[in-house]
Amino acid sequence: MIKTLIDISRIREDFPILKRKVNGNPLIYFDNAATSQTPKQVMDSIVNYYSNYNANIHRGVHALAQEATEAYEGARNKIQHFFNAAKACEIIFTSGTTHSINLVANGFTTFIKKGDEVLVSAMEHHSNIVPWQMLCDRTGAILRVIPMNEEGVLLMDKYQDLLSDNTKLVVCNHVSNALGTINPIEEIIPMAHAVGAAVLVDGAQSSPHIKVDVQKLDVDFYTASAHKLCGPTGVGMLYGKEEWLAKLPPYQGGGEMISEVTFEKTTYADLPYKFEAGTPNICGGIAFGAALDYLNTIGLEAIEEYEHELLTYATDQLTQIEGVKIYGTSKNKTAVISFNIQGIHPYDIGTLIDKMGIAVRTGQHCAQPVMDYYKIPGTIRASFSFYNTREEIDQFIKALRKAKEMLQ
Ligand code: 7TS
Repeated sequence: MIKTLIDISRIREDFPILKRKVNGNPLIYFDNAATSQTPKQVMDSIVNYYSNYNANIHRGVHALAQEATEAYEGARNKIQHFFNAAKACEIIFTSGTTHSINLVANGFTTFIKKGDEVLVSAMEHHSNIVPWQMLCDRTGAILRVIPMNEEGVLLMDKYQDLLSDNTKLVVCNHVSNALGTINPIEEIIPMAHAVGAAVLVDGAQSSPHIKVDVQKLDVDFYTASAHKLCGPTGVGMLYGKEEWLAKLPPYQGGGEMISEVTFEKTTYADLPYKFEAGTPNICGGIAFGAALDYLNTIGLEAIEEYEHELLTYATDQLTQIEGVKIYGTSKNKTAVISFNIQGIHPYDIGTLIDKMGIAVRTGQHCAQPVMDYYKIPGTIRASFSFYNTREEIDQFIKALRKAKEMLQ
């Protein structure tokens, strides 16, 4: 039995989209790792912004500009507290995790030289691989891969062996989007620090499901995307320790990020504005704050516990279907199940169950090296959120059995 601290049927009322039908069937949304759905509290914050105080920020003396500035900076404070950063200036608004990682990778061009090494885990999303390859191309540094095993667990002894005085950076996701593995970042971080390397943790998949304390972790950089946290697309954040952000050069030049500009020389604004050139996604930032307020009313600990129950239930049910193989079987997982059914292409399953109203993702999940490791073209990925139910999982299992019968 799922015992839960949260009232799911009340929570589902907050998400209008969960009432819609797809192909004549009630929507069952199991593609939460791609993007989460949006509660009406967050939509209300967007309507409220455009209805009442739409204005550009940080530059107007008029009332609307001041209200918008206050709300935007208020959202920054909410993000700071959500991740327990020491200071608000350590939170940079970005367009999402991809932007956050590129910001750091570009800045590190200054600190990295030929022969230095960047360690990256074997289970990264492309957005935590390609920017580091580009950095290595620019600087002559070397990208090295921390390997994993069949279960989708990083080999910590191999990681230890890779660490050396040449290691300048270690980059790793907290949770793998393709496998659901929760990586032991509380061990990975101090091991990197012991050789003087900085650590960037991609928190795109962990921030919606696990309580994160950046100070306790002592992580140098941490990223998140609002759209995976019940917020809107096009906005996210980079946490960076003040000492790192202070020395990291800006990523983009323009308005808002300067202190003084002459044709001879420009001086940059203080943190966090040095990294926030141009008019930002003001409404998105405010809605990001509203999304965190919403998650706080439920509580990340309760979310984590409930989603774990869903994961256990779904895994049990799924393994009873003959021919199912699950990729990512670590003991420490979030509610992501990547799997295949023997002899059937994942795309065919995805297409058929969509006809039954069920949304899952199929393919490589922007993690081609993970698929290459298992020598498969892709997987079917079901990823759950706190608004999903055990009944939806039952429907999903029924749909899979039906699709399997039709395709075999
Ligand atoms: N890192 C991880 C671990 C991710 O899962 C994603 C998006 C990103 C980075 C990029 O985030 P963005 O907000 O900048 O796009 N992952 C997925 C996914 O699994 N399916 O669609 C997007």
